[in-house]
Amino acid sequence: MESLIKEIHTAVMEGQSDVVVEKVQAAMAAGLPAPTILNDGMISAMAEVGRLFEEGEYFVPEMLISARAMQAGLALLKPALKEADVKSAGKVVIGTIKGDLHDIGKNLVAMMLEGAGFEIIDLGTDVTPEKFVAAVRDNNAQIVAMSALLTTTMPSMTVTVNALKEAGVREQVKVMIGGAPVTEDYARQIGADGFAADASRAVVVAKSLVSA
Ligand code: B12
Repeated sequence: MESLIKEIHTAVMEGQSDVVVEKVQAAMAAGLPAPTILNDGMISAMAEVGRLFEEGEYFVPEMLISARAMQAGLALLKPALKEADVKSAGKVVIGTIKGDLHDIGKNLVAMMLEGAGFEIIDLGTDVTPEKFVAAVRDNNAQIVAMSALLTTTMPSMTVTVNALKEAGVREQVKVMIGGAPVTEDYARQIGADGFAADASRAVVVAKSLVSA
């Protein structure tokens, strides 16, 4: 039993999706509880990936394939996790800002947040302020996360923050922003609550925002 969890852990770290799928199926068939498979097999592996990334041992491609392998395993676990009633870390509405089509970083952040137990409402790319507002309302989200990769689309983040205020929902959500040209200073300037330079730090920031 324990060796299956270990094998899942290793396969997530190495980004071997097919092995993750096979081992997760085996673990479920062996009757291992879904939260154990998730926490000890997968989330712990992603935490390790995040650590290796921060230490410069792993780079974006490794992190991305690990995240994909984890997604493959998560898809299998999802129905069982609902039954096991695993408490969600919180709901995050995420999207790439209006006018911007870059989504690799946004997807990575979404995957890492999902791996950390957050529920993700992914609005995709080119997301208008109105769409962000509607999604926050409809889903009762705790966090809205915006990504921008172009200096020309960054101002849309300010427009979205203002739209949240105008809609009267600014107080109920934490706003978190990121993307290559985005900085901590910029986040402060536009009245966002959090910024992270990469996906592993995005998890740390999101956790601190929901517990604040
Ligand atoms: C791949 C790419 C594309 C692809 C995008 C494919 C896709 N599906 O995403 C394509 C080819 C479509 C593209 C198009 C364009 N691109 Co482009 N693109 C890039 C490139 C090379 C890599 C971006 C990337 O995916 N990086 C890898 C990911 C993992 O990193 P990341 O996005 O930064 O995300 C990380 C962090 O920023 C953070 N993060 C990201 N989002 C969020 C959100 C939150 C909430 C948090 C907390 C953190 C966070 O975590 C992520 C993971 O660690 C960059 C170069 C660069 N240096 O960024 C140029 C770049 C962004 N592109 C650029 C340009 C100019 C364009 C075009 C305008 C080109 C053109 N003339 O058509 C178009 C614009 C299209 C549009 N409307 O969006 C410029 C932008 C310049 C500027 N200052 O604005 C760049 C910087 C290239 C350059 N040096 O000139 N591009």
